[in-house]
Amino acid sequence: AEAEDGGPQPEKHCGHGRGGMGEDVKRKEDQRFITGRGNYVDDIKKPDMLHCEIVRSPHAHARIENIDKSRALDVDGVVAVLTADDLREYDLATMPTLMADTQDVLVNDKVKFQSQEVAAVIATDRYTAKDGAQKVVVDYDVLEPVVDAEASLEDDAPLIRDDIEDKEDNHCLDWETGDEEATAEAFEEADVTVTEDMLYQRLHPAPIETCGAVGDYDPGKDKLTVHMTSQAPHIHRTLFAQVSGIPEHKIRIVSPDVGGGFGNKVPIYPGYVVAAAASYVLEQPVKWVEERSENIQSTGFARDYDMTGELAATDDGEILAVRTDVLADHGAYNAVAQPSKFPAGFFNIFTGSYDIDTAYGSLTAAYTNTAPGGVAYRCSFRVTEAVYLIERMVKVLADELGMDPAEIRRKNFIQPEQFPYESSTGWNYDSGDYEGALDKALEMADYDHYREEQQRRIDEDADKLLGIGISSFTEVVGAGPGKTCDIAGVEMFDSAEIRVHPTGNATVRVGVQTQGQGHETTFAQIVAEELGMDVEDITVEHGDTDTDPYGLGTYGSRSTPVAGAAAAVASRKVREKAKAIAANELEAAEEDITWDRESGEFHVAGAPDRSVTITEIAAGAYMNHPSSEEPGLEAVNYYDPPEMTYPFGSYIVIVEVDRETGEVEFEKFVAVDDCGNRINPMIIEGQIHGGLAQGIGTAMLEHVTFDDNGNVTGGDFMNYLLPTSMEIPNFETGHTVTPSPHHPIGAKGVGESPTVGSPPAIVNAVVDAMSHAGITHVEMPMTPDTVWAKLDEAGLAT
Ligand code: MCN
Ligand code: CUN
Repeated sequence: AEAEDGGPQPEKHCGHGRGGMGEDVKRKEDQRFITGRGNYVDDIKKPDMLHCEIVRSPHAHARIENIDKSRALDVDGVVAVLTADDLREYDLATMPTLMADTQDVLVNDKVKFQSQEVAAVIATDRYTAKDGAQKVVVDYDVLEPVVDAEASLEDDAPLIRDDIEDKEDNHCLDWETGDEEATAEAFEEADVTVTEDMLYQRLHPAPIETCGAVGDYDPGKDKLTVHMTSQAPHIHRTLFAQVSGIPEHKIRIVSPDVGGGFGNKVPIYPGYVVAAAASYVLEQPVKWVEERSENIQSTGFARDYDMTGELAATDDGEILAVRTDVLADHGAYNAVAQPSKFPAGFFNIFTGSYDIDTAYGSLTAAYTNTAPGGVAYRCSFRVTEAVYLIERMVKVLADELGMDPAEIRRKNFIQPEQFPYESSTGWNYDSGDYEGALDKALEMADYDHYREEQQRRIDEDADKLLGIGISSFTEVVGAGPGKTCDIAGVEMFDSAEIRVHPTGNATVRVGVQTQGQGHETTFAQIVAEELGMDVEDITVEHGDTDTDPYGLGTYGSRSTPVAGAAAAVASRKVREKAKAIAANELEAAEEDITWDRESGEFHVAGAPDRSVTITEIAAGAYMNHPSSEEPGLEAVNYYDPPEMTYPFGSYIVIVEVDRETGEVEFEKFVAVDDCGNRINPMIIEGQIHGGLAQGIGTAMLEHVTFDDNGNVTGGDFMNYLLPTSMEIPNFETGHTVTPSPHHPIGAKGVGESPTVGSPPAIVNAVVDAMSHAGITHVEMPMTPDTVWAKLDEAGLAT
């Protein structure tokens, strides 16, 4: 049943042929992308535009003794060379990070990580800027670096943050959650306990488009426009205003087409500030665009959580308690991008999909001589790490007890009737049916058959072992509510504005910003569904702070849960007004007008033939508006979600492990997701495919590494390996639908689920191939030599 004002709809309400909810509408934006008509930051060209190249430190830890600009300034075409001293005049030598730390825009005194920004050369073209950058002479007094979190916390470690008053060590922060005492008790009383150390290695989001900006100050209007690769233009504008002192209404941030974000474009980077400041000072547009290695080496990294997991359970597999201790590497500044009250992100959802009475987590974060960052990369604010921890530990426990990993999950799942469910770490799960998703995945994977096949290979001493890995993850996405979640003090709501034009089409503007997720299509589908319009008649705009309503941006899979809700509520406001206009057009009383979702028409109750379409109503709103109403047909909604949404899924990965080479091949890869009511199944499937590929990269290939001198050894695509079509198997996707009870259209987010859920399934599969020989864990990335070493340890290598 469906409420008159919409309410969660069952899945069969499918688009009505107008491109509404549930239809595989082809992505509107693809027309311009596949014909080369996209407009990315680097496509922007302005008259008299200058180019900026950043001089970066070759050392990870060094005091700057002198910077000689003179030879660079001699280069024909170099217009200016900026250092921290120049920026200080404008109070821009430092900038706040999203966690209220203070980061140098250009190094003030001491370099704290390799490739940190030291100076900026502005020139008439990019090549000249680069020539100039090579002629900036910097004298460094090289200091001993520390690039390992554990080593950085030792007493004799070199002090990194001597810019912080009274700071004597590299300790960044402590955090804890849950009940330490009760958890300790549960561990003492349990029949069985298991423990495992695991590193969630440092990763890089690696969007195809690197970061960049075009600062464009207009002295005539006294207005600073910054075109930049931003996942959150509005909050970036507010921070720009706060830092620069330029009034917010004199700043316009435009985030044009964005070539992938994956979290990389949430923080503010020195390059943005330099391009904007240089343009302001020189009164000419200034472009800065990173190269690939600059992007990998200096912008926000992901993960780097060194975790110990522990589970306490009964003999028959009931999980009684979970405990974890984490050492987190935060790099040289505390610049993680997450709601300010959550120093460890949403990591405290580490009880996962299971009804566990007691839990305790503790974390220590350290500064190291590495680039700052620590949250980005399809992570749902560290849910990646939490899911990895619990899903790995459940497998470890199953092996310890000799239980089937599917069975032990089933035994511990939170049951459908327990929702809304409050976890022992204080999270309010809105809805879920974990067993339903697991059952479907088991069936799709032909689980029993592969278990038999696995045993057969063991019995026959086969060359290739079979491993079956499961992950039954729960996500939490869609921050706010504003009272608990904020970015730099601004509450995490979101917004949508709808303007229906006289000829019956509409412009929708939203406070979130697509980076490839297809918002121009799916937001139009929401409005099409709620107003009975055709999806083709709706244009979605975003990414311009001058025209779009204020919103907190796209990350944490929050666009659908928050801005999607705003779009639905704004549509319903338009629909309410449309009823008054319909009454006028049909010469009936307003209370007699009903809206029919199926036909999208408004009609007089009991007289379906007396009806008007939204197009006719739009005309009425401007050409024949009722005296009781203002002319026009538009609405805006700022939506503060009552709660987050909890999508979930079950992934089953079947691998073959070659006993001779340690190579892992995917035999089957099944992903069942539940993101509540689905707006566009085809786009969801695209999100899942992309995210699973990134999960494979995480599990098998990706790692940002450093040598002892602090050099980034995994800082380019020769050494930081991304999965290609060669490494990606055929994915078999499935879904279940458990609508969010509090979301206006029952939808949950999905953008990060596959990357959050898949790494533990893949590692569990590889471990499963060797668990009969006592192997309990394999560290990521599971390169052939890592796997072979484990085979060797277990006596399985041939
Ligand atoms: N969707 C849907 N029905 C649902 C849920 C979602 O049709 N029930 C659709 C949405 O309408 C949207 C897409 O799926 O078009 C993703 O929606 P959502 O889960 O709300 O996530 P966001 O739009 O907020 O995207 C953010 C998420 C994050 S945080 C990262 S990181 C990531 C990801 O999306 N970065 C991406 N997917 C990406 N995909 C691409 N191509 N590029 C990125 O940079
Ligand atoms: Cu964590 S990466 Mo996405 O939230 O932009």
